[in-house]
Amino acid sequence: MMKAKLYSLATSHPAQAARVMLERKGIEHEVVDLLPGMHPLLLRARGFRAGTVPAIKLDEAKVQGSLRISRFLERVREQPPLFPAEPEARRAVEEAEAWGESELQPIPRRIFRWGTVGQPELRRWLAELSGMPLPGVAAAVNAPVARRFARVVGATDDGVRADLASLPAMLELVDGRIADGTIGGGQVNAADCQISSSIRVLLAFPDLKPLLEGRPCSELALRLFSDYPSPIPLRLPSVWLPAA
Ligand SMILES: N[C@@H](CCC(=O)N[C@@H](CS)C(=O)NCC(=O)O)C(=O)O
Repeated sequence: MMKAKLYSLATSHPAQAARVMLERKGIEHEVVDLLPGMHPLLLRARGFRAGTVPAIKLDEAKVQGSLRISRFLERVREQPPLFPAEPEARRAVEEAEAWGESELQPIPRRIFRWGTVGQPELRRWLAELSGMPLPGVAAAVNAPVARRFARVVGATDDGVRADLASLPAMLELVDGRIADGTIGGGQVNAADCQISSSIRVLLAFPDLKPLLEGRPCSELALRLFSDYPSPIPLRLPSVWLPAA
């Protein structure tokens, strides 16, 4: 097996999930952080069908999407498993993983993209983190790109307010999956990676720290994603924040 290439963005949480899955599987890999905003183009130039990270190239295979990637890695290397063998436990992990991808994963993305529209210092931070030359200039030039990326995921004031209002119940749900053993067990599974990568981004937003700190889901996320870039210098209006 050749060395895998994981195409990523410095801040992409599903790409972080894919990285931890590769590490768990012991598959040798190189992480290639693409320039945010340019990444859909750069991926297509490399022969990928879609414009999203995570994108993995391994031997002749090109796979995109964190759900497809977990199944692909399970196929190419069985051990250690990302899904339990016992059917009921496997179903629980698959359900939690799917929920994490469709419900939880969009929330930090919408918050982040909302922030990049109105907060130039966040765009500058992202430009610096991504190694862009002249980050101050990049931050100014990228304003229209930020607006476009925000629009496609519904990162509006109303969207983010609704996301924040839904967070306490979402966190309860995640802590419930830890309590019933679906995630957070001894064997890191696909749902651990999917869900915890989103929690890790939420933890990096300073204004959300009081809501998250000390919860089992936060401890798990910090354990699995210890080196996520943080804090993310994004500010949220205090009236939008749910009570801790
Ligand atoms: N649900 C997909 C989403 C992937 C995704 O949207 N990734 C973002 C970065 S976190 C991206 O590359 N977006 C590019 C775009 O929206 O054009 C997955 O889990 O892989």
